[in-house]
Amino acid sequence: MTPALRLVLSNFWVAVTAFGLGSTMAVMQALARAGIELPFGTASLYYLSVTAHGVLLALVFTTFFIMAIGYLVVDTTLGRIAGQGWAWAGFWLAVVGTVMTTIAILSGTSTVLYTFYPPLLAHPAFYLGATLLVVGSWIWCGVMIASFVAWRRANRSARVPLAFHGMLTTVIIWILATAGLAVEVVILILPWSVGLVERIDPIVARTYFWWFGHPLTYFWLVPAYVLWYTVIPRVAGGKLFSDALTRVVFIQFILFSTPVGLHHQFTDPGISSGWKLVHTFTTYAIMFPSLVTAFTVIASLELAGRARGGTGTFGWIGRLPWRDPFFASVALSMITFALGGFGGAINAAYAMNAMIHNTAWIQGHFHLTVGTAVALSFMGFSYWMLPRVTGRALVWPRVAMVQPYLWFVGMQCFSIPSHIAGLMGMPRRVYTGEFQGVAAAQAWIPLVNLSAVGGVILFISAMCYVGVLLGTMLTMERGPLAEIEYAESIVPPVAGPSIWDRFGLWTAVAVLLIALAYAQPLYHLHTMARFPSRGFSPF
Ligand code: HAS
Ligand code: CU
Repeated sequence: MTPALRLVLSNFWVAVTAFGLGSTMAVMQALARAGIELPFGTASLYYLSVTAHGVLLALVFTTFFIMAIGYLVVDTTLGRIAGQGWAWAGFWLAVVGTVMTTIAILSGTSTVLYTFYPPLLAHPAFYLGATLLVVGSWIWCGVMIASFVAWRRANRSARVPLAFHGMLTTVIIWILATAGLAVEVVILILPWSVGLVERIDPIVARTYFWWFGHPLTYFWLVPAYVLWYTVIPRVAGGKLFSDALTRVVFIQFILFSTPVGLHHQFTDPGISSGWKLVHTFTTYAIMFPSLVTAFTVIASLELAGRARGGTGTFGWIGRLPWRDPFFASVALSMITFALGGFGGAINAAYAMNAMIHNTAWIQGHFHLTVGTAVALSFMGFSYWMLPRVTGRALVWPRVAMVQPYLWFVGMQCFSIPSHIAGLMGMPRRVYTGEFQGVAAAQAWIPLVNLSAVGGVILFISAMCYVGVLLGTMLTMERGPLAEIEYAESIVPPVAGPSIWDRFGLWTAVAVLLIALAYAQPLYHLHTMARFPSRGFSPF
């Protein structure tokens, strides 16, 4: 195995391990909430588990998986990962950070959920570990950029390969996003958590958190889009509808991912409704590239279905390779994301947000988006990638074939009832659906029970996924490596770099947009009457 592929696989296996642990936590939570007697039925263990679940899945699984995709894409499109020593240093730093944070959570000293809002206070090791994970990912960003610079020097007049274009977009989104996180954690939280400062301002901290927290969701989504655009059309037997349009989509994510964070703070005081409205407009702007994606990727699939002999208005759909686990994962992710994106449009509207904010609707929303559109695409990609980078065929192809469907069914059973319960007023992040028998809660109990059934189906699906990967590594013989190839575009890309390949320019525009969207609200928050708080650890 080449050193580059070893790097890919190391990141990949950390991601899969985090996924296995996080999924196990999840099924316990779903059952506990439905009132089934488990040791997890205490508040302290329940919230410990939710914290571990959120951190391990939303932050650790995604980050390591995305780093793996990034290295694979560099290796297969640019030809060389520059500074592999650095890449390993970043990997180990991120692993050490992850272990620190996980131990801090499991020890019961850091039950602060994945959003770690102050004044909830965790053990300093929780924040330090998270910082090391992020610093490790910054080194990954540095290696990705250095590889690009080296490639550009040798290929002055070439177009940026499309898959790498998307991954460089991911890198830039991540750097812009984590700037806000760095301010929150390094300047505000760390000194407070070690006791150097007694009080912290929750609203200021939350505002920096959501500077980071929204683009975080596109840091997850754009790599999934890279797979949808640059790999899936080929897997389906067709071509990409438009290379140029794909580049425009990626650049729009650089521009609009960050200046939207206040849509998580519509109900927070201290921020004027005018600025909330500005962030509503930019949020609707960031829906646009996803709508273009719906159009472009479906057009690519239609071409594939017709190339496979499909006719009529919908006849092409049945001709698509629904038995291929990677294709099925992405197609089911897309169907799910159509629902999740629709919910997002509701969240983003100031008035409708008041109806669903902090209710079970939100957990429904993000399990459709990050929990399916992203996670299921990554699972499907694993089935495609592992044989190609190890030379081992999948051990139980039928299990791999069924797994995405199980995930899809389980997730609809979990998320749709969560949306409805949220509309009925059920709060998010509660450890029992019954509320100690409060009458109003009776109405949503059947929905909570249905989501528990969804949780069990999801768990079975997750274990099938981990089982197929482990079984493949442990029992299958190595064979020759198959080529990793990307989809071609129907219209070949114009020769030479275009305006959409000018990453420096677009990053500068993005920085300007962030300054416009955040300078005044932050200035106001820092200068108005402040109400800082001591830290609290409920358990
Ligand atoms: Fe969201 C809250 C708004 C997308 C994740 N979001 C969250 C939270 C998470 C999250 C984790 O405005 C909770 C945070 C917390 O813990 O408090 N979200 C949006 C909007 C979009 C959106 C406007 N979210 C995502 C994505 C996520 C994600 C992507 C993760 C990856 N979200 C919000 C808002 C809140 C929020 C508010 C705060 C709520 C509150 O009050 O707390 C948009 O980007 C969505 C655009 C998507 C589309 C869909 C395009 C459809 C496609 C597929 C089409 C395929 C079809 C069928 C039709 C417009 C691309 C295919 C057919 C075949 C044959 C295959
Ligand atoms: Cu958001």
